[in-house]
Amino acid sequence: MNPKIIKKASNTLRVLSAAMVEKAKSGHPGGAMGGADFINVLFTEFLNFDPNDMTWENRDRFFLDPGHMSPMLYGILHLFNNYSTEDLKNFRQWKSATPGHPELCVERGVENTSGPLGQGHVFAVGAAITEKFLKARFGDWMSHNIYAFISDGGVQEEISQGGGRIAGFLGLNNLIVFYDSNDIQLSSGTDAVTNEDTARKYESWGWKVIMINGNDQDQIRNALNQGVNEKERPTLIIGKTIMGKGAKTDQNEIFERQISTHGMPLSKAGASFENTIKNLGGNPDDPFIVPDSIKDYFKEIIQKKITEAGVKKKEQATWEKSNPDLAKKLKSFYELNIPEIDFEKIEIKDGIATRAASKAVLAEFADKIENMIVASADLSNSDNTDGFLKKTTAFKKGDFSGAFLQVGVSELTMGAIANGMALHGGVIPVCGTFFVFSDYMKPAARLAALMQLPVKYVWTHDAFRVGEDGPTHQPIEQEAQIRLLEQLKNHAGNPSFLVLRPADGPETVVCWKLAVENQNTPTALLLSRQGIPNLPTEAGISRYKAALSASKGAYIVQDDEGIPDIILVGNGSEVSTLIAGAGLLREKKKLKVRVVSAPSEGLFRQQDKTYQESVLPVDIPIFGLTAGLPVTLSGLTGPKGKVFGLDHFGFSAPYTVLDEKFGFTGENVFQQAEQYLNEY
Ligand SMILES: Cc1ncc(C[n+]2csc(CCOP(=O)(O)OP(=O)(O)O)c2C)c(N)n1
Repeated sequence: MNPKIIKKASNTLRVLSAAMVEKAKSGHPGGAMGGADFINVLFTEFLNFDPNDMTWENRDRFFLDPGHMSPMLYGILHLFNNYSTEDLKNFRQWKSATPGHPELCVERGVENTSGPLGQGHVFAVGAAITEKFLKARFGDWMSHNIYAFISDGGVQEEISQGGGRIAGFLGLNNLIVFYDSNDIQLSSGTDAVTNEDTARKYESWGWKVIMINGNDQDQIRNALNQGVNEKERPTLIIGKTIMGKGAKTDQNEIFERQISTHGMPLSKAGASFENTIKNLGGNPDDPFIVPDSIKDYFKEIIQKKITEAGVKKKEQATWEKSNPDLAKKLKSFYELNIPEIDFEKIEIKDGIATRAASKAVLAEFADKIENMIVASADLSNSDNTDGFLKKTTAFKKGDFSGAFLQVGVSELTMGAIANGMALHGGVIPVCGTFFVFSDYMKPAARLAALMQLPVKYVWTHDAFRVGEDGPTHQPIEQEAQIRLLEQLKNHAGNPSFLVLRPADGPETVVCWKLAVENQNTPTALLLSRQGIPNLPTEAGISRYKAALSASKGAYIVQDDEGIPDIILVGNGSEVSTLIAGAGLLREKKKLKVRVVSAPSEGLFRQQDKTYQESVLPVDIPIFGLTAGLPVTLSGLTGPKGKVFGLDHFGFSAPYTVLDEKFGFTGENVFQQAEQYLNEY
């Protein structure tokens, strides 16, 4: 080990970071320049990965939390040949490989999308749980560590409370987090907003905390060694670092620890770019040039990593030979294969709540899907994820043989942990809470959508029919909000989210089938608290078979012969209310009525035009009923349609009273539809 070359490598990272931001004329050089020493020592001396095979499943994982420090990450990955000089020069440009904040790209070494501070390091908690879960099933040979990098912003974000508590509680000794503590944030010093004793906070959660000079390679190495050898606790390394380390002014004076270098090119921040580059040993005329000595150093490191990964891969091959069945299972875990499940055989009593139907499905999954991990934010007996829990055990420190995570009351943490599980790979994360609290999870759900992670959300108590708990617990606008993600395309060009609100027990089973089959985006199930009668079917067809058409997003549940006079559309329990209204329209008005269940408009819009037109023709009056905001259904009813929904918060009362007061009855459907037809 040559301390001089290691120092030079850190300075090269600083030069590259400053140069990328300078060329892009935007970005964040200061933090990256401060964190460079840690990143350098971590990637060269500790992080186990195969530079020739970045997606190797047993690699250590590195999760960056402050995405604004991306130049530091691109810089180190450039030295490992994962990004070209051109890539660095195109930092923040259209369709470049180096977006302003890193976007998931495991092939190049970016393990997570980061930017919204706080989430990145909690992804690491999810990944660390997953490593323990897999090791409990396949053995210690697959051990690997999960590293994360956080900054003042990530520590201040509330989500760090949940991640820190859970990691300490579960004794995640495979988790090593570096806190880049440079005392400076975007608009002020940290002393303007906090006087907490962060070390004691983490210690109280059960972490091992090590305080170091975060720009001193020996101290970094020593702390990382302690973290790797820790047997009981997660490790937090608090590294005091220097913002903008190495920056100089026109007069060649030191320009470090300046708030201005947080978020703008050095030349705009008051430093001299040229003098800084010179000071750090770079070439101001072409700062993207990497010195030959550093290139040679990295050649050696790359070779070493390939050799070390090769040894581990050999160990794996030996294990696979002596454990062929387990090896097959492990492969299938990573492929996220779903075993054969006879969904139709799952016993669903007539008239149960859709959350109860989900409970029965989850009980089946507990028996069949061995790599499913279900979590709940202290609501398992209400969101009915306890159907799964009853057949397994919750994770405990030292015992990851079960498959349930009791997250406690921390929904955003749960969402980020689920993302981390999916990012790690090998498991299928599911998380449950009340639908109204999806608001607390939205930032994590959004990143799941952006990263195309197949996380499943069980969001129960899906409407004002929560009843007596009142408006704080009654979702109204939430369905419209989450369905916006069905309209938003991911970078693969597909709807970024699948939202399913099933209309009865059998349709819930079908929706769960769709959810586990969907590996390309997150899926949410919106489920009722109250019982719902099973929808009618044509003679001789089981309700399950009929509900299989839910895979088209919307389908005809009930239809009269000939062209309908009116189509009634809705989802969830409103469909059975529409069935009641349809009966009255036939009886009192002799109308031909069609009733459509539309569990997912997003899915429906992916069907061919002929199918869409066959279910909801444009030239027939369409009436929608929703327990949410009317806009929830307006896409389906079209410009000439009418939606009856709620445009106000709910109230505390028994839900049957609310149904009457708010007009969610067959009788009111009849009246509203009649009035609509008169005005049509
Ligand atoms: C959730 C969230 N809120 C706000 C921001 C905007 N933001 C980016 S960096 C930053 C300050 C972070 O300071 P620190 O973490 O100390 O980074 P450093 O200044 O050391 O680079 C803020 C507020 C963000 N990215 N994410």
